[in-house]
Amino acid sequence: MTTTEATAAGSGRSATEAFTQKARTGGPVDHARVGAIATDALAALHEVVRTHRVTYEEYDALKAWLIRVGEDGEWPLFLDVFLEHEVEKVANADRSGAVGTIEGPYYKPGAPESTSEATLPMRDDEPGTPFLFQGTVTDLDGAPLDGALVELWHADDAGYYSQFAPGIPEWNLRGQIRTTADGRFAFRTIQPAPYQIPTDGSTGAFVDAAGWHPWRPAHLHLKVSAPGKQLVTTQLYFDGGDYVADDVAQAVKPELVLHPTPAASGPGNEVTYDFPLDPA
Ligand code: MBD
Ligand code: FE
Repeated sequence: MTTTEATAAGSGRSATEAFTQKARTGGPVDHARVGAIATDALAALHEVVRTHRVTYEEYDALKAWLIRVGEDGEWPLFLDVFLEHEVEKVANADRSGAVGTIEGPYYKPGAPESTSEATLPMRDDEPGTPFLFQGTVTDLDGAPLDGALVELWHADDAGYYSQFAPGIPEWNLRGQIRTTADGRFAFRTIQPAPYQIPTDGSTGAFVDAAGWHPWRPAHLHLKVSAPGKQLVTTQLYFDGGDYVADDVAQAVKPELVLHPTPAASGPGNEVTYDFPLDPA
């Protein structure tokens, strides 16, 4: 396998397979709603054509590119980078506890589970700065939650996700912790690197053609849930890190920026971040 396949054709296509297994679709069609959304979505595109006097050459380039995104298997990647942030804001508008953001294309359920404390699965020589990530899951009044589940997944020091880039052990840098009565969790891991959209696929071609940069800031992905509470899907970023102020996926919020400090014992950094969960 070439390096080219390892990025776009690898990660993009794997994200399509993961999506097909979890898609929240089905149920009866609400024709009035679909008609209203489709009318407005098409009207927005028609307006762009008029405003920019889009040519037949550009129209054909769009068709060719759309065909290629499907062939690459990059629709989950493209949509999660450029559209999910607005869907997420609408979905989470009424929350008052822990702040959410987009899930992205690289979640896998069923990571190895521990109670209270875990070292994420990692290779013997896993590169990266050691990182202790800990906190408490509570209700909105700050009372600790027993039996809450904290799922954590993130890229490695080169920006690759296990199960989406080849050659990485299955559950590398993915794990989940079940809290006990004190609501506490502690993960030992390494700090992830910024993530670059594969430059050799159709999403990368789109970013390049637009003259933008293809980077997301280094981030931790989390899903936190507990009986009787709303699950929150979120990400956490590192203060001062590259692209925190300029995320291509527009998924950074001020509440989600961590301020780690040097670890009190041992090498690397540590940070405490709590998750107050809204009632279900
Ligand atoms: C990622 O790692 C990610 O989190 C998102 C949202 C999109 C692409 C890659
Ligand atoms: Fe990510």
